[in-house]
Amino acid sequence: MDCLFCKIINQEIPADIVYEDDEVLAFDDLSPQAPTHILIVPKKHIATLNDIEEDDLETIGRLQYTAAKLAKDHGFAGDGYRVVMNCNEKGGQTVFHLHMHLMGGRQFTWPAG
Ligand code: DGP
Repeated sequence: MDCLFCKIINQEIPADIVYEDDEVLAFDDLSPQAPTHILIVPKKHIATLNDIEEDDLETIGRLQYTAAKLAKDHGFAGDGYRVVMNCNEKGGQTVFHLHMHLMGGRQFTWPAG
């Protein structure tokens, strides 16, 4: 399957990995939008939020749990941070392997652009 994030998971292309367990992988975003910008992905290929199935719910919870853990590890959990999942074209998704953006270390505004 020609999926960029599957290739990172399978170590076919390099990434700066910051966390790994049996279900998820987290690595630095190549194009950071904040002082810390980490992508957290399920190891199972799921293309978009629309493709999550009931069997995936534990893994999806683990993405969120990992985001909070990494925010604590990086020291910005108390100050605050942003977690984003983009879905399809109008949501701004460009890589079609489900991923959670964890961004911290600056002030975020609302509404998002
Ligand atoms: P999205 O627009 O939500 O699909 O986010 C995709 C993110 O993936 C974007 O912030 C840039 C990042 N990205 C794209 N290619 C690579 C890559 O080869 N390596 C890493 N680490 N990140 C990438």
